[in-house]
Amino acid sequence: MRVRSCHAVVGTTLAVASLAGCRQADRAPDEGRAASETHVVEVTARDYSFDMAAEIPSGWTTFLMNNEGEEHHFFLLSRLPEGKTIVDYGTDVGVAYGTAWDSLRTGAMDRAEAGQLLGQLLPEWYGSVVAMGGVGLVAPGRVAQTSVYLEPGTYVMECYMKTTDGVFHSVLGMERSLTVAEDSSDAPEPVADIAITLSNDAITIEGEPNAGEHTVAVRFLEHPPVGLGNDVHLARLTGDRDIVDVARWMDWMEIDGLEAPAPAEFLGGAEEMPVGYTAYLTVELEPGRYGWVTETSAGRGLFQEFTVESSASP
Ligand SMILES: [Cu+2]
Repeated sequence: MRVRSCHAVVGTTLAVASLAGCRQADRAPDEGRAASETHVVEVTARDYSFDMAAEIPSGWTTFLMNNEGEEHHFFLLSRLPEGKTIVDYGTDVGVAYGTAWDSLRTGAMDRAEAGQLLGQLLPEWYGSVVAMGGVGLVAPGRVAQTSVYLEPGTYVMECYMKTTDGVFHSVLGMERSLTVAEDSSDAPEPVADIAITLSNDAITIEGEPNAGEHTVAVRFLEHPPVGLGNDVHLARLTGDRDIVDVARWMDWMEIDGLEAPAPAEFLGGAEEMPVGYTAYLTVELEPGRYGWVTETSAGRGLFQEFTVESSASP
């Protein structure tokens, strides 16, 4: 029995179980079938490739990404419309972004002009591509964990961080196809103790990010009408690094945006998903200064700093 997507808007309380109820309302009873365990899919990121299975079951999926590279990496999953393949994506979508980026990088166009060019170059079918989450930015040597609900289909998995030379990682090999099978993992929805709601003008947090392990529910309440949707990444801030600098760096259309080296140590995050969906990330917080930041967040103030106190503190 397939689970249809649930488009109900998630409430604003920490009733994380409410979305589980929402999904199960669409689901026929699984007679005689016990809830199974977390379905973990391991991903190894390197400079510049992803090592993981080519096909995985649908349903709740917990991605565990180990960054063995020397640069930060992330992955965004995009579900392709019927009949489109990774070759079409690379040819039509990848080239459009590459051309717009080159015109910006060389100074041939300003940001507004490059944005307009991108709009002209992207194929009409790009409007049917659905961002379906993924693991946010992960620092070298770190492991990050994000859970998402995946429908069957053909997906593109990509990282569009840039090298020190301003080249997208996707162009260098971090763009691959992923098949999500009809068969479901039947894994349960994770349970969270912190909730983040992403809207177009705020990151709203409920729950206490004290030292220790937390599972954070990330709810997608709305997205800007044009351009990239909302997502969230966890950055550990060192020295006197200002979160405003990190937020500005998150914008790929900035010349040094998303370019190595990263201005903070990122610990994962939740990539964009459709409105009404919830992703979960599990993080281990040590005492220190952190920030939640969204891509293209600087102009909208979508970043939030917080401090994790030592548990020995009064
Ligand atoms: Cu990368």
